[in-house]
Amino acid sequence: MPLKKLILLLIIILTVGLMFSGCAKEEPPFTPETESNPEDDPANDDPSNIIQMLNNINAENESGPLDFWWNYSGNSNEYISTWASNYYVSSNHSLKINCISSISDINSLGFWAQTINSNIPIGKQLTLKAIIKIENVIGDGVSIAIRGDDTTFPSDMAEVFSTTEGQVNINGTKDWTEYGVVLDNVPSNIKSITVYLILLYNTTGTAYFDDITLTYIE
Ligand SMILES: [Ca+2]
Repeated sequence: MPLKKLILLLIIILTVGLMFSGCAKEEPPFTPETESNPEDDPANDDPSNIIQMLNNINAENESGPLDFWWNYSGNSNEYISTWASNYYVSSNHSLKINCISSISDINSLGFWAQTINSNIPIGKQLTLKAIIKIENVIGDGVSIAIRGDDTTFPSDMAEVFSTTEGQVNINGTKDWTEYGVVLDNVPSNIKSITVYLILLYNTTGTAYFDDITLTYIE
């Protein structure tokens, strides 16, 4: 091939290459990271068998107080729980807990919770999942937990309890990530199940929770 033709061919190849590499790449849709084992995920089973127990799972419904969710703000209101609209996974809200006290002042914890006391799935394995975003969380951190009581609302000691605390570190600053915890077997005396989204003892910073589900397989 004559040199001129070869140079021309090279220029064409380079130009076409540049045209394609210059194209804007489309951003993939938002997918939260997950820290649960996909093989353990009930969502991988037939979805028609999966029963979801919670109400207002995307934290979008509010009629005065936030529908179905209640909160605890610590012994001295050091935890501030709000219905947040600045960050969310499902539009346009999430559940926020914030604590700015100095750590020496904090001798309690703060949480969002929801209690279910009808159609308790005796003998089933429950899976609680939440997508969590944290900012400057310092201390024991964040946890999610499931408790079962032999009363229709949580009272005294839980009959059964399962938590991410001590199993999964949720602290620091991290964008939306899915966390999960399993309660293996609901005993026959259980009359209520309560889920908790917690900013733990001795913890400052901010946590946001969204798309919270409690499921079992029928
Ligand atoms: Ca939401």
